[in-house]
Amino acid sequence: MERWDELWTNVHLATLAEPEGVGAMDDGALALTGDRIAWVGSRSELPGPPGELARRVRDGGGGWLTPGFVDSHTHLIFGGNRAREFERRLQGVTYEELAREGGGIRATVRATRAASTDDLVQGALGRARELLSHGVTTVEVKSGYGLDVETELRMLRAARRLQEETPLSVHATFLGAHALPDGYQGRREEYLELVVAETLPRAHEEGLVDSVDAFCESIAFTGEECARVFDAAVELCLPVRLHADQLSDGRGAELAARYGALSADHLEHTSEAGVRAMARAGVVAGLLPGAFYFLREEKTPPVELFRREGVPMMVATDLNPGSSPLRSPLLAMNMACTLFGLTPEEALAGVTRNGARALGLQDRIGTLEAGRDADLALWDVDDPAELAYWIGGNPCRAVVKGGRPAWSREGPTPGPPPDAVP
Ligand code: DI6
Ligand code: FE
Repeated sequence: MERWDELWTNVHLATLAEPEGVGAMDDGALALTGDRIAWVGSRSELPGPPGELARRVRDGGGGWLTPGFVDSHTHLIFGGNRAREFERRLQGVTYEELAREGGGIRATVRATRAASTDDLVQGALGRARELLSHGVTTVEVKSGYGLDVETELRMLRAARRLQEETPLSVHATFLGAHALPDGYQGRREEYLELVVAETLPRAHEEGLVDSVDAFCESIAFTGEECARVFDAAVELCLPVRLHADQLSDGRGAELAARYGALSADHLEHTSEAGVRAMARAGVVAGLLPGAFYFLREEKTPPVELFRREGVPMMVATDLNPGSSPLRSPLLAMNMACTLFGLTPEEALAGVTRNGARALGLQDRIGTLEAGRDADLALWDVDDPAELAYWIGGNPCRAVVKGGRPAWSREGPTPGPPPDAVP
C-alpha cells in the first residue's frame, strides 16, 4: 500500500458526514495524501501501526478535529466603518431610517469608492486572517459596496487577491443589486440596466464571479427587480442566492426557490409557504444571527419549520460594517443557539456541511470523508458542543488547508511575508 503523507491520531473526529448530527467518533484517525483526505475511521481500525502507514504522524493532543469551517455569507471587503451609525441606532434611529437618509449601505459605498484597491485588500486581509484563526478555510465574499462598474470590479479583484494572499479559498459573489446608489433616485430602471448589461457581464468576463446575490427588501430591490438580476445570472450560467425576508416578508424565499437558488439568507420574516417552496427546490436556509442581534430585531427565522420541512440550515457571520460587524464564526454559532434555538449540533453543521452546500461545494468540502479536500480545524475542547457554548475566546489550535498547515496558535500565519504585500 502507498504510504499516506500524514496521519492524525490521538484525536476525536466530528466528521459531519451524515445528513444528520455531527458524526462524532471518539479516538479517531484521519490520513491525508496531497490536498485530499485519504482515510477516516477509528484508530482501532487502522490497517497497521501509524509510523508504517504514513510519512508523518501528527498528534492531535486529544482535541477534536472538524472540517475546516465554511463562512458562506460575508461582506468582508469594505471601506470605513459605521460605528457612528451604531451610536445613532442606540439612540433610537432605525436601520431603515439611516438607509432612507442616505446612510447605511450607501455610506459604506462612499467609503469604499474612496479607498484604493490596496487599502480594501489590507482591511479585508486582517478580517480574513481572523476568520482563518477561528477555523475557517473557505469564505464567501460579496461585492455590493461599489455599485458602479469600476468599484464593483475592484471589490471582486480584491476578493481574488484575498485568495492569493491567504491560505483561504474565496468564493466571490456579485451583489450589484445591494442598494440603489446615490444619483439614481427616480432612475431605478437605469441602475438595474447598468447592473445586468454592464457590471455583471464585465465582472463575469474577467472571471471574477462565482455566484450572484441580490437584496430583496423594501429599502433595496423588489422581487421583480431581483428576478431581472437573476435572469441575467441564469443567462451566464451563474448560480444565484438571495438576501430574503430580512426586515419584512417580501416573498424572497419563494423567489429564491423559483430560481433554484443555492441559498436564501436571513429569512426572519419568511412564511410557511416560503419555507415549503425552499424545501421543494432544495434551497439552503442561511441563518445570520449576527445581523439579528446587532439590529436588535425581534422576529426570529422559522427554524422549527425548516426542521419539519427538511430545509438544511447554514450559519454564517454576515461580516459587514452595518448590520453584522461579527468577526467570529464561533460567536455566530453561539448566537444561532441562544437567539434562534438551534442545537449546538445544528450550529456546527451550519458552518461546515451546510455552509458548503450554500456555496454548491458539498462534494468537496464541509465534511471529513475520504476524497474530500483536506481542510481541517483542530480544537482544544472536550466536546464539540463547546464550539457553540463559549461566548468569546478561541479554542482553535490549528488549521489545515488543502493538506498544508494554514494557521497554528503557536506560530505565525503562513503566507507571504508582510513586506510582500503592497
Ligand atoms: N443585508 C445585510 O445584512 C447586509 N446587506 C444586506 O443586504 C448589510 C449591509 C450593510 O448594512 O452594510
Ligand atoms: Fe448579507
